[in-house]
Formats: sequence, C-alpha cells, structure tokens
Amino acid sequence: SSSEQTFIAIKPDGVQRGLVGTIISRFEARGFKLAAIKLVTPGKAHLEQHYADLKDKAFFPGLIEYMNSGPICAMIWEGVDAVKTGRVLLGATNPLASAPGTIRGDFALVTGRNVCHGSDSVENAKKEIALWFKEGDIVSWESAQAKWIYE
Ligand code: YYY
Ligand code: MG
Repeated sequence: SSSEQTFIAIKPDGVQRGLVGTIISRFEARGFKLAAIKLVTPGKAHLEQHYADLKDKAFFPGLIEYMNSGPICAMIWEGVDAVKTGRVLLGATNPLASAPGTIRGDFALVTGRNVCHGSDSVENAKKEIALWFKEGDIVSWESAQAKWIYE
C-alpha cells in the first residue's frame, strides 16, 4: 500500500546486545525514513498497555518483566508498505522460524528474547505510535534520497 508509518522498537535484549545501530541500518538501507526515535524505560503500566491484547496469555507476566528489564529504543519508520515490510525485516515471532537475513533470523534464538517489535497492522501502528510518542516528537521531513528510492 502507499506511504505509511510503523512502530518499531528494539527491545531491552537488542539494546543490551548492541544491536541498535544494526537494526536502524537495516531500515535505513531498505529505504525507510526515520520519523521519530527515543530511548525509554516506560514502566510496567505502559508496557501492559502496549501488549494489552496478550494479557490473558501465560507468557504475559514474563513478557512484561523482560520488556521492563532495560531501555527500549522506540522508533517510527515511514515509507511505502512500512507496516508489512517492517514485519518482513523483523522475521517471525519465533526466531527459529525466521529466515536468515531477517533481524530475528540473524540475531535471536528464542521467542522470549526476540530483539525487536513491529506493528502488525496499520490500525495497530496508529495505536502504538499514539501510545509511545507525543505528536511533537514526530518529525515530518523530506529525505534527499527519496527521488532515488521511489519512482
Ligand atoms: O508481533 P510479535 O512480536 O511477532 O508477536 P506477538 O504474538 O504479538 O507477541 C508479542 C511478544 O510476546 C513476542 O514478540 C514475544 C512474546 N511471546 C512469547 O514470549 N511467547 C509466545 N508464545 C508468544 C509471544
Ligand atoms: Mg505483535
């Protein structure tokens, strides 16, 4: 679909393992444009809201503890089909099912330490962006590369 925004987060394991630059590079190199970025420890209530759809799952408490265990690099990436293509760049939820070349397929082994988050639909991307960012934190800018990336 046309140009859209997605919410991508590097989870505490990704930050601790020094993968912030690598993950940013993959989105940049693909042609996506960074619209917002911050390093945050938002706390349990915020993380429970982010994963509210999963609150009845057995893994939920562990998931929240893991997400609350260190800083998260929260980002908005923008471009054509950013939501679906962002998920392709991340790989499958279970890293063992992720193809090499994906972030999880290259840098993770288990679901509970899968390094990164990406919105799964345009609707959820909008919700997540609103949860993680204030409007003033989101930058609208024209990339000098755009004419070389888009026809
Ligand atoms: O969107 P995605 O992150 O790929 O998976 P979700 O089904 O939304 O689950 C969110 C998050 O929860 C996942 O990235 C790891 C964790 N999780 C888990 O620990 N164990 C599972 N069986 C499923 C998900
Ligand atoms: Mg999800």
